Amino acid sequence: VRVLLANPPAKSIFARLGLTLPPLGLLYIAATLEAEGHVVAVQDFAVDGRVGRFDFSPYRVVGLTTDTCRSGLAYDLARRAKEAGALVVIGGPHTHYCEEEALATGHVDFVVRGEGEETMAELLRVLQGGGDPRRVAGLSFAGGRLADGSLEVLRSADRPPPADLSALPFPARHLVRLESYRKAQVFGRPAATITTSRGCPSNCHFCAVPDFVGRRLRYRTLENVMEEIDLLYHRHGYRALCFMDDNFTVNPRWASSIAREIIEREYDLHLWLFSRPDTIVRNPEMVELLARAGTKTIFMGIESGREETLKEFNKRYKPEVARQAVQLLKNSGIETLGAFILGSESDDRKTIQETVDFACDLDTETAQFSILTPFPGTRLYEQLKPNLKTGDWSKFDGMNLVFRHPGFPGRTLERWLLKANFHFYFRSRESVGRFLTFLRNRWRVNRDPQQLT
Ligand code: B12
Ligand code: SF4
Repeated sequence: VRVLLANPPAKSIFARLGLTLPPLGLLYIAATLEAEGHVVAVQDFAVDGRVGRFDFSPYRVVGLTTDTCRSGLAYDLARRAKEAGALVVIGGPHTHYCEEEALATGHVDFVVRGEGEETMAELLRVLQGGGDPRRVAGLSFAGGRLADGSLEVLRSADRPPPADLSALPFPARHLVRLESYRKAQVFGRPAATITTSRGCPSNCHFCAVPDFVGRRLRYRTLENVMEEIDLLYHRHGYRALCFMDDNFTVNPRWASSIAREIIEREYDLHLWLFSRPDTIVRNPEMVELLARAGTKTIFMGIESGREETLKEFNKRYKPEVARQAVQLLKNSGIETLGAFILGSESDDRKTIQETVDFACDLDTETAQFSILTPFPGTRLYEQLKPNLKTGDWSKFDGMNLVFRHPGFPGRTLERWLLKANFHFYFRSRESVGRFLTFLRNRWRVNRDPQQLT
């Protein structure tokens, strides 16, 4: 079957800074389908946004991915694909929860729930063999109209997520132009993305991962991970890697074993990863190994400088732990990208100022401030659903306040977001210097692309 997998245009702050990364989920599905003999193309509209000129007609099946803030863009692609005569399938963290919305557009034939490698492969097998696709586990599709006029959603059986991640073929990176992503760098080096595990045992109330991906951690084998790293290093020539695992350090033995392998192979790599302050503080030996393996930046969900807010988010550590973690990383020569959330239910102007001051005081090298956003599938969403002030999903991007907050009428919180960034990045001569270096590096990358194959 001739299949197109497409990623809608990106609209996050990362994308505006040019930091687009290959759509790993689609590349995993593409690899699985190629292994079954299908002819697969991947179109990433996040790097080539010319949606209007794209011709969907050569493809029998079009698969789309989407998160919440890009769902409108994904449905627009679905409409175009449907008009061109394709069978349209959609997946990802948004439609997993909002399947009725996707099907009600009339442009989507199937919603794939959860992780889609096996479901998509079986769906194509059945389509090819002339069977009934509605029997394929993991799918939702439209039934008739119900008495109240709403759409009946029919679901096949649930499909458990892939238990053996090492059995999945490596992401089909050859289907995208890797040079298009060269602005995503770790300390001046274009970076490849990779995942070594799926899931997260924590249960932060604003995060979709515990429900969508699951709280049980699933790992690839170390051999399988190193085989992919070898490939990225030797064949593609990458000298930087971003680990996209939801929480790479949650199992310190796992993170340490990967670091040890990289050290033993004497790879010259710059590494970037997601972590939490508590796992950093509890595991100084792991931090040392990560540093020796080349870790340059750790994205750490610090969220807030207030104990009460951390409790509200179910973070299970105190602000002091974040301070210790940042210090430990500094001592090991690792930079911290601190992520902070503004607008918890107990926040007011004073407490926001406290969080911004806390961020400045921690002196993380970079900070990302976002506005608390209730994504479907999260505990926070269930809590705030009656208080949502917009149904426009494109505003669910961490830059807009989408629920009624007693402390922040109108667009006051959006103004605080700007102030927080200004305050943080212009807090000292050194921080302004860092910001300028970042801009200069981007310019240099544009002028002097490193060839990746
Ligand atoms: C890495 C990552 C990023 C990277 C993206 C890099 C990239 N292009 O790969 C960066 C840092 C840039 C990023 C940014 C943001 N992210 Co993010 N990110 C993640 C993270 C940690 C991992 C994603 C990943 O690579 N997973 C591994 C791959 C293999 O899985 P996958 O993509 O989910 O795909 C599988 C299934 O979803 C399904 N599937 C997906 N698409 C399709 C399509 C078809 C046809 C089929 C059949 C199946 C299918 O099958 C795939 C294979 O199993 C997830 C957490 C998570 N685990 O989901 C959050 C997550 C996706 N991000 C989230 C958010 C909120 C954001 C931001 C809004 C944050 C912000 N404040 O700016 C931005 C928005 C980006 C944008 N839309 O422009 C939320 C999304 C919630 C939602 N409902 O939308 C998540 C779930 C985390 C959370 N807090 O809950 N993010
Ligand atoms: S925010 Fe991070 S630590 Fe918390 S549940 Fe999500 S992935 Fe896990």
